[in-house]
Amino acid sequence: MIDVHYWPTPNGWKITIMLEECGLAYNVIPVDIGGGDQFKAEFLRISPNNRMPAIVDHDPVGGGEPLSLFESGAILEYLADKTGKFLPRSGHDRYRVLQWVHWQMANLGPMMGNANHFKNYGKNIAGDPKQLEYGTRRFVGEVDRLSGVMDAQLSANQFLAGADYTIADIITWPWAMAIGRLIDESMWDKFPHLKRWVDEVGARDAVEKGFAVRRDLREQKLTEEEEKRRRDLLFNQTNDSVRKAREAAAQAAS
Ligand SMILES: N[C@@H](CCC(=O)N[C@@H](CS)C(=O)NCC(=O)O)C(=O)O
Repeated sequence: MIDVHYWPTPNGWKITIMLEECGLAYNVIPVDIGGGDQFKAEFLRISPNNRMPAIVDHDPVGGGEPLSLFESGAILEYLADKTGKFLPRSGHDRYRVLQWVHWQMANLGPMMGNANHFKNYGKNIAGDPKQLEYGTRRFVGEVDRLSGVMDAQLSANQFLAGADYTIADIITWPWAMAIGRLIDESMWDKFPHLKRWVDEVGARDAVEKGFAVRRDLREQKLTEEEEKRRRDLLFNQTNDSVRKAREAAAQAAS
């Protein structure tokens, strides 16, 4: 059995989609990132970067102690190797897939996260809207550029890494499908090949199932004050945030 430490966000969906695609049994453990679960001592032991997703495989490849992993790219690579699915075991094709996996982790995810921050969340945080202009232009511009990179690749290939559906598609879809909502739905007109792929991947049974996992958790109704507390927790993190959480946990344990 695999425990998935999860919240329904693009990085969380990558893992539930992969588990559904592979037909692996899993147990969802919610990590309420607005409520501060990512700072709990037991979670930091699994995911020292205080971010979800993370997994614990109680029946790991090669046997032995349960294996815990954080970082969605590493988790997908592990699950692919465990099942022999969606990532060739060796050869050129393996690296063709992994280059797109790393591309998503280092480019599309962070740039979309920052674009969303400056364009949407920032409004409630920055006192002066002018402070948001440069960041919005820079990161929305990057998302536009990256959409063009995917569109060009998908104009010549059915899937991101070539002819086969792989972890490159699984890791990228949960972010790519939200680009229209982030920038403007009319942007799809500029990227028809990307749109074709988003629709095709989104129609897969396992993708629909993985995307629906614990959707109810997104539907919490929060008061203005709770919203503010969540924003403060998520968008004001420094080294102190983690240090204080570690100290509190050590004190509670002593
Ligand atoms: N590179 C990480 C990113 C994970 C990440 O940023 N997770 C967010 C939710 S999508 C999170 O846990 N945020 C909690 C926080 O900001 O404190 C991965 O791909 O696993």
